[in-house]
Amino acid sequence: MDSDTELNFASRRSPVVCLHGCVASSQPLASNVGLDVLKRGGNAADAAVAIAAALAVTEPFSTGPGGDAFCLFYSKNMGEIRGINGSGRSPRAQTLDFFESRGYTAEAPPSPYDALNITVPGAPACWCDTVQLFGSHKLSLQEVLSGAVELAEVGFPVAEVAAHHWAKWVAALRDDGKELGGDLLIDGHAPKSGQVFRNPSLAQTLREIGERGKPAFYQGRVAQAIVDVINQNGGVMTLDDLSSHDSEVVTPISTEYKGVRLWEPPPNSQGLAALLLLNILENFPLKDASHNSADYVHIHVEAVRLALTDARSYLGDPNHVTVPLGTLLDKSYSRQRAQLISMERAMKEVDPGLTTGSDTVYFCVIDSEGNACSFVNSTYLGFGSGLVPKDCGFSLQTPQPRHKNLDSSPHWG
Ligand SMILES: *[C@@H]1O[C@H](CO)[C@@H](O)[C@H](O)[C@H]1NC(C)=O
Ligand SMILES: *[C@@H]1O[C@H](CO)[C@@H](O)[C@H](O)[C@H]1NC(C)=O
Ligand SMILES: CC(=O)N[C@H]1CO[C@H](CO)[C@@H](O)[C@@H]1O
Repeated sequence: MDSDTELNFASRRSPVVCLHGCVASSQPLASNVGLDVLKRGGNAADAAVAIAAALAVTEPFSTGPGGDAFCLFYSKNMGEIRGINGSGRSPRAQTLDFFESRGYTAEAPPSPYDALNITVPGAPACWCDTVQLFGSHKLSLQEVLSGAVELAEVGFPVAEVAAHHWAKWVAALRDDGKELGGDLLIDGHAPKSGQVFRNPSLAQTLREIGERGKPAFYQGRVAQAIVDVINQNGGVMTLDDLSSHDSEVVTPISTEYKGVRLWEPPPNSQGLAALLLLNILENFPLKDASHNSADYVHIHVEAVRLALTDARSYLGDPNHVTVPLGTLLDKSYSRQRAQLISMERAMKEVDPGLTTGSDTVYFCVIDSEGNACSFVNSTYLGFGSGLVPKDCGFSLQTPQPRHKNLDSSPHWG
């Protein structure tokens, strides 16, 4: 075939390339909400928050105000990238003594769905701070969230992939004592593809956040509903845990991959995993292995196993553990790790490299001024804990566990 007419592209959908701003998310209705914000004069940060809220409506099993968020923002004007750490802590009362008094040990911790595994949701504060710190200030928070409010109020046809995940995680909403889980179902069932789902409680929660900002979530009726549902299910979160939460501005970490610099939020985010992965991949002539060939897939699978094993072994809260970032991101370290990959066979087991000791949603926006906003927001396991605070319209997250080996991974979210 004449190489000029051959379609040398593996997907059936062409990438969207545009001149005056661009939005990429997992859900067209949510992307549309982001585009609207750009058209109304908002910048990339404003649009990202609009999308985060819209995805909370259309994909509540992956993300929502009950989860955490991390944001990176590139300001064209200042030429720099700053981040917001929108993750929350576990309740203050959950000390080691407390866990022991309940009969838990490091070997036998609470189950992923236990109310004790719910941390303070950081996403709503991250949304407010993203608009405040990085936004255009041409739109109010209320205007930024209005598209999501409308989707929740009027309803939307559930997309095929969303319907699949909704049904897959539906048990989390139906367990004993989770009678409020029905707020995220239709007559006790996950909505089917194409079925219109309304979430008036979430519309109300988002409206209140738009009007009053952080206090609408971290104080008052929403905070009370969160504390109530957690405590009714054996948890110990207090109003004080919620009202004392705030996000933090963070300096991103980065690595260079074949001349391109990739930025990620620092630990406790999992962004490090992507940097470790690229550092390992850099050691292989990927261009010589044709796309999706056995060698190509093998190298990627093995590199991901190595990167995630290190991420899971060393990532933690920098306030409590030392993450050996310098060593891990050193190119000579990844060269060593890359040598563990054999082209003959898959690794039997993957050990961490140092001796020291459904899915998440991701989306990004670039606006016409050249600002860019990158956003991760998730409830970790599908629907997180499955606990739904009364009249709030969202479920509460579980935090990311630190697993020793990859096989026990429930679901990256
Ligand atoms: C991010 O926030 C969490 C929870 O508030 C905190 O424990 C952690 O230390 C913060 N990390 C950074 C790098 O600021
Ligand atoms: C649940 O919480 C315990 C104690 O904080 C922790 O050890 C365990 O890894 C958590 N499990 C999950 C799945 O997050
Ligand atoms: C992630 C999240 O689950 N709440 C999450 C928001 O996204 C980050 C990155 O995946 C997670 O680390 C947080 O746990």
